[in-house]
Amino acid sequence: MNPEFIKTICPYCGTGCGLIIKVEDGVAVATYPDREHPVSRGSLCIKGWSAHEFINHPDRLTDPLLRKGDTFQKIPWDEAIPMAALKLRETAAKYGGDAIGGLSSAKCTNEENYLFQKLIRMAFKTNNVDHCARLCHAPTTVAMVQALGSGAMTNSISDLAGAECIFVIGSNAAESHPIIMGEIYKAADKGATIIAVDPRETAVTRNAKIHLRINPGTDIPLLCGMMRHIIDEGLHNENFIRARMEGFEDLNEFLHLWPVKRAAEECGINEEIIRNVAEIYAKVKESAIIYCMGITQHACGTANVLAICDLAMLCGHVGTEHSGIYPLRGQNNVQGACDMGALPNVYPGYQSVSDSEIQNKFQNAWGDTLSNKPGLTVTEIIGLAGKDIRAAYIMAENPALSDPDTNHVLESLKAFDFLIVQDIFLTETAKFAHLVFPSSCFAEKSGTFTNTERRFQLLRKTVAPPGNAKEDFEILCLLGNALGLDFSYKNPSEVMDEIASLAPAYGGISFDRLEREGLQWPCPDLEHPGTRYLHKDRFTRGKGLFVVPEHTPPKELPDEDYPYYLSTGRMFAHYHTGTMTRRSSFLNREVEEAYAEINPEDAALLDVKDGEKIKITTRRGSIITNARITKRVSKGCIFAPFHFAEARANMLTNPALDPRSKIPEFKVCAADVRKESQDG
Ligand SMILES: Nc1nc2c(c(=O)[nH]1)N[C@H]1C(S)=C(S)[C@@H](COP(=O)(O)OP(=O)(O)OC[C@H]3O[C@@H](n4cnc5c(=O)[nH]c(N)nc54)[C@H](O)[C@@H]3O)O[C@H]1N2
Ligand SMILES: Nc1nc2c(c(=O)[nH]1)N[C@H]1C(S)=C(S)[C@@H](COP(=O)(O)OP(=O)(O)OC[C@H]3O[C@@H](n4cnc5c(=O)[nH]c(N)nc54)[C@H](O)[C@@H]3O)O[C@H]1N2
Ligand code: SF4
Ligand SMILES: [Mo]
Repeated sequence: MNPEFIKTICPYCGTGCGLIIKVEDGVAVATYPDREHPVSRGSLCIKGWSAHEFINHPDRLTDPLLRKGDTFQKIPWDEAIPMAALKLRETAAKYGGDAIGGLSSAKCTNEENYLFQKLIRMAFKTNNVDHCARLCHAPTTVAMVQALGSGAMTNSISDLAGAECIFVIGSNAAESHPIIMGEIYKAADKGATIIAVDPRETAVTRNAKIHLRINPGTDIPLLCGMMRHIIDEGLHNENFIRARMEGFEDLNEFLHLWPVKRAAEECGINEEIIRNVAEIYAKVKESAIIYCMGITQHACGTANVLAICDLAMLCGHVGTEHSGIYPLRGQNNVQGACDMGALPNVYPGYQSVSDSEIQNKFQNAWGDTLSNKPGLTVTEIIGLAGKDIRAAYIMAENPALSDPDTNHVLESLKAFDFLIVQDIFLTETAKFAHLVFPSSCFAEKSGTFTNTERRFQLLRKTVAPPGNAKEDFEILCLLGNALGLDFSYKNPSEVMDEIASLAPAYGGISFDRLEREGLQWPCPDLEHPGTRYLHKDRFTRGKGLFVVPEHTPPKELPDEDYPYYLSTGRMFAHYHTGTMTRRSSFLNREVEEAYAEINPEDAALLDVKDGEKIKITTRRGSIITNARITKRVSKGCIFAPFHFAEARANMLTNPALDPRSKIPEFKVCAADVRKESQDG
C-alpha cells in the first residue's frame, strides 16, 4: 500500500507546530514538518521530529486494568465502565459529590476537556475539576485577568519578529519553545535588542544582547526598579495612561519604595544596567515581553505577573501589532483546557461558577442543577485524598512525578478509596489506580488543540489505537452515559458546536472552518476572521488596571543546613514526566540519564567530578543523580530537570503555594549537596 501523509498538530508544547505523519500499513512511521503551517512554516524542534516514536512503543496500554492486590488484571470495557460508574456513584452517595475530584488534561483535546468538566459538574454536582495549568500559568490567569481582563497571550507568535525590543524573563524558550525562539532570532536579525533575565545561563541568555543574571526570586525588585527609573526619566507613556489606564497614582506612590539602588541590591544587578535596560524597553516604539515558569512558579507568582503587566502598560506596549505580553503556554493544549473550563471556578469561556446568571445559563443548556461553589485545585484534590476527597478520576496527568513534594503525593495517591487513571502508559500515577483506562494518543484521535496564541487547530486521526484502547472522547461518552447523563455525542465536531453555543469567544469556531484554517479566539461568529492581537483600542476589562506588585521573597532560602539554592525545570530533549520522550530512542540518544547542574567551584569544594553521583537533600527528601558540572548555574545554585523517574526532582521541591493562584514554588528551595560515595 502507498504510504499516506496526514496533517496534524504536535503533541508536545504550546507552540502548536504543524506535523505531517507518514503512515505505512496502518503504522505511524515518521514525522515531517508542515511547510504550510502558519506558525511553524516548515520547522520542527527535535521533539516534533520524533513525535511518532512513542506511538508504537510496546509499553502502550491495550486493555482496561483492574487492581488485584499488587498486580493488575486485564478486563473488558463492558465490565470496566459500569464498575467505574458504580464506584463513583456509591462514593458520591456516601460522602457527597464534593468527595469526588477530577484532574482533566492539557494533553487532551478541547472537546475531551469540555466533556470531562461537564461530566464532573453534572454527575457529582461539584466543581472539583482542575488540571496542570495550576502548576504552570495559574498566576498568569489571575494576574492578567485582573490587569487586562483576559489571561491569554496578547499577540501572535509571528508578530514577535517585528518587535524592536524583546524582553525575555524567566523563559528558556530555546529549549522549551524552540520554534518561538526562532522568531526571536528573526527579530534580532532585523536589529531588535534582546534582553534576557534568568539566574542561569541558557541559549536564550547567550543570544541576548544583555543578560541580567538576577538572584533567584528577585524579579519584582528588578521590574519595580526599572519602572521607577522609567517614570523618573519621564519615559512612561502619559497619553496611553491617561486615556486607557487606571491606578497610576497608587503604582507611582508604591514605586517610591523601589529606587534603582535598592532594586540593584536585591536582585544583584548593577544599577547602570537596570537603568539601561529600562530605557531600551521604554524608548522603542514596540517592545514585547516574553515570560514563562521562571516568573510563575514562585510563591509570589501572581505578583510577578502583575509587575510584568504594569511595566508593559506603563510604556503603552500593549494593544499594538508588535508589542504585547507573551506568557508562553506550556502544554500543547493548556490554553484549550483552561478555555474549556477544566478549572474549579469557571465554566467554558471563563464564565464564573458563582455568578447566578451564568449558573442558570449552564443549568438550562445541560438540563440539570449545578453547584455554585468553586471547587478544589490539583494540589488540594491530591492533598485531601482519603480525607475530603474519597475518589478521583485522573485523565492524562502524572502527579506522582509532576506535583511538588513527591513523598507526600505518593502517600496521598495510596489514600483514595477509589482512583481511576486514564493514560496511554502505565505511569507512576497509574500504578496507584484501582482501575486504569487505556487511551489513545494524539495521532489516534480527532479534535482540536488551542495553541499559546489562542489558535484553534484541527487534530486528525492518523492511525488506530493499540489493542482495545479507546479515544478519551469515547471513554468519556461511555462513562457519562453510564452515570446517567446524556452523552450521546456522535463525534467531537458535535461537541465543538455545543461549546460554540455556550462560550461567546468561541462562537464562530466549527470543524468545517478549521478544516481550512486555524482560528484565533475571540472569534464570536461564523463570519469573524479571528483575532491576531488583543486590547487594540480597549482592554477586555475596559480600562487597564495598574496593580501594586508586593514583593515577597521565596518561602525557603538557603541557610547553614541547606546552603544551596535548588531550582527545577526543563531541558530540550525531554518532556515533563518523560512518559513519551523517554520512550523515544532518538531523544534518549541526546540525554539518557538523570542529572543536576552544579557550578565548577562547588563541585571542586565537594570533590565531585563531572558525571559522578551526588546526593541532593532538602527538608522533603533526597535524590541521587549525576553531577553535570557547568557554569550555566552560578556558584551556590543547583538546577535539576524533573523528567526522570529514577531521580525525581519533586522529591525535593517545596509545596509552598502562591496564595492567590495556588501554584507551588517549584523554582526555589534550599538544598544540601554531597558527593555520593561509590560504596554507598
Ligand atoms: N523540552 C521541553 N519543552 C517544554 C516542556 C518540557 O518539559 N520539555 N514543557 C512545556 C511546559 S508545560 C512549559 S510550562 C514550558 C516551560 O518553559 P520554561 O519556563 O522556559 O522552562 P523552565 O525550565 O521551567 O524555566 C525557565 C527558566 O526560568 C529560569 N528561572 C528560574 N528561577 C527564576 C527566577 O527567579 N527569575 C527568573 N527571571 N528566571 C528564573 C530558569 O533558570 C529557566 O531557565 O515548557 C514547555 N516546553
Ligand atoms: N519540579 C517541577 N515540577 C513541575 C514543573 C517544574 O518546572 N518543576 N512544571 C510543572 C508544569 S509547568 C506542568 S505543565 C506539569 C506537567 O505535569 P503533568 O501534566 O502531570 O505531566 P505530563 O508528563 O505531561 O503528563 C501527561 C500524561 O498524559 C499522558 N498522555 C499523553 N497524551 C495523552 C492522551 O492523548 N490521552 C491520555 N489519556 N493520556 C495522554 C502521558 O503519558 C502522561 O502520563 O508539571 C509541573 N511540575
Ligand atoms: S516547538 Fe513545541 S510544538 Fe513545535 S515541534 Fe517543538 S515541541 Fe512540537
Ligand atoms: Mo506547564
